[in-house]
Amino acid sequence: MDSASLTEQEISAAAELDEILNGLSRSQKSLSPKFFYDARGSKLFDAICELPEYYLTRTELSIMQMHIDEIATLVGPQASLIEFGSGSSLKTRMLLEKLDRLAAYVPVDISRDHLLSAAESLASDYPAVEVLPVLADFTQPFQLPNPSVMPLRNIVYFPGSTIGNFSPENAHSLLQVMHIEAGKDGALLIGVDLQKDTAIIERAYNDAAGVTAEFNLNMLSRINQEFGADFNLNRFQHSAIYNEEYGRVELNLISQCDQDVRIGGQSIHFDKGEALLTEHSHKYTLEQFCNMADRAGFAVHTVWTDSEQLFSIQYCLRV
Ligand code: AVJ
Repeated sequence: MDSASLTEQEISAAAELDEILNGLSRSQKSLSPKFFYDARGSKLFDAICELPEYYLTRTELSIMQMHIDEIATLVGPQASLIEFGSGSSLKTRMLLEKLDRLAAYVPVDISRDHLLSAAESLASDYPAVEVLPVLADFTQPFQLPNPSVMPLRNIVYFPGSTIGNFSPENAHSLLQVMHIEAGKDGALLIGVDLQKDTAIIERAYNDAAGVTAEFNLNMLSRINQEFGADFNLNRFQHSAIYNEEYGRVELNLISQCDQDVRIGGQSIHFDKGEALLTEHSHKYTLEQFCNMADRAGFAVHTVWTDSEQLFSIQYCLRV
């Protein structure tokens, strides 16, 4: 088949298969956490957010509820809210409701379907806000749209401790992109999960109902469906361990036996006990995050946390 006859979708599917094969060919096998989020994976993640052990979502929302008026005061009137990723989440809705005369809401996402459905639902629920979705990979600088009302400043919004999925090095680069997009007088509002007792963290990623295990294993069934692999889900086991030295949760799927998996015309061998890395979820101390923000040109202005210091929302000024 010549490349002229391939659709854009087929090209990106081929690039993703390449990425998957690459990850499976290394001595430390790994798959990107972005492969978690097919339709079923997104549903399972929503279910994770409701789990009693998963403190992140609930705690972030309660911090927002406590301090939304102060956040609105800091942001001021007529800002443009630029969300890295597109959420139709309660937190985003709270901002759309409470921020003073928003010039625009700009969700930025690489998944067209996800982006457009979130943008449509928010545009219809908040008719006073101009919603301007941007289809882009937000790890690279992108062009901002021009709202019909001139924004007084840009507020980059990155909730959910999604920053935790990036290695410290990549998190730093992402903050640099945010610095560019925030522009003059801009600011960053970001949710950051905090380092804490190992037992609390490990419970959040090893829930009693087994939803996180299902979420983790779902990556294999997605790759079976979309990329024609033949992973046997019964032969892999969920593992989530907090690595205190690196301050990160390591999600793996552990091969339960010696086995070979076929994908993209290749055969991938797994030893019994071998780990397939699916996600890192980094946790920061307030000091570590402050230093990282500082190196990317942001000064942490206000930090809000819960009474147990589980989670933080940080308001950072572009310097
Ligand atoms: C969406 C990256 C914030 O790291 O806690 C939840 C993803 N993985 N349970 C996290 C996740 C397993 C989540 N983030």
